[in-house]
Amino acid sequence: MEQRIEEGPAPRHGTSPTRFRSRAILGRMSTAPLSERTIATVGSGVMAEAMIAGLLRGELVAPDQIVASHPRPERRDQLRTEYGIRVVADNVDAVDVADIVLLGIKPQMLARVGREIGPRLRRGQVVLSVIAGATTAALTATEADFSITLDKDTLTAGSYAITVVNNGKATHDLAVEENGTMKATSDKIGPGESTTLMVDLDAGEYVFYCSIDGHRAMGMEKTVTVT
Ligand SMILES: [Cu+2]
Repeated sequence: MEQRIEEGPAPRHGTSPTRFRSRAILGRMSTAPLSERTIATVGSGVMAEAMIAGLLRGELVAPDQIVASHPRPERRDQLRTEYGIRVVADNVDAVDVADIVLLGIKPQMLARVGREIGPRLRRGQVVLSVIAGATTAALTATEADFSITLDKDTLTAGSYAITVVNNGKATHDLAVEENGTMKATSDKIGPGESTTLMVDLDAGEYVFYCSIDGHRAMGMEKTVTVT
């Protein structure tokens, strides 16, 4: 049996009469694929804003072709005022009117937002991920009384999600210091507990250590070179 998949343009929503279509057709034929599209940004943080600004600056789309969702009213006001785009509080409302969905959420939000918008995605919609830290590398720091062991010897610059595991009998934490400047400190964790520390590491020399009592001097210190 023959099955036909229709990939025609999705129905347009929220069309306003002030579209800049003529400019797109006259001046920028190459932008035609975007000229009829509505783009939703889900999780409209810094990454999404950079893309919104670029799309508008390049006249790839008109402001009313962009719908940004953000839970905070102040952020919505700011985006609307600055870019003249449409804003909504609810991710699903943004996805429902979009031909193209830009995901700009934090990695730890991906599962939740995926469950939320996943069922609402339609055939023909394009979903693009600009998830900040999608390249986040995983690193495990295993702590004991009194040592720190890392599961990688060499680190390259980038975002890290460090899983800190306490295999000792005392309470520990993990501090990350660069040239004497504290970059990040984890929660204090008891025996058998673990926590995650997010940190961006540029190339340089770092010291990973436990900041509790005299633990650093007792051996809970590790020099780390990031290239
Ligand atoms: Cu400690």
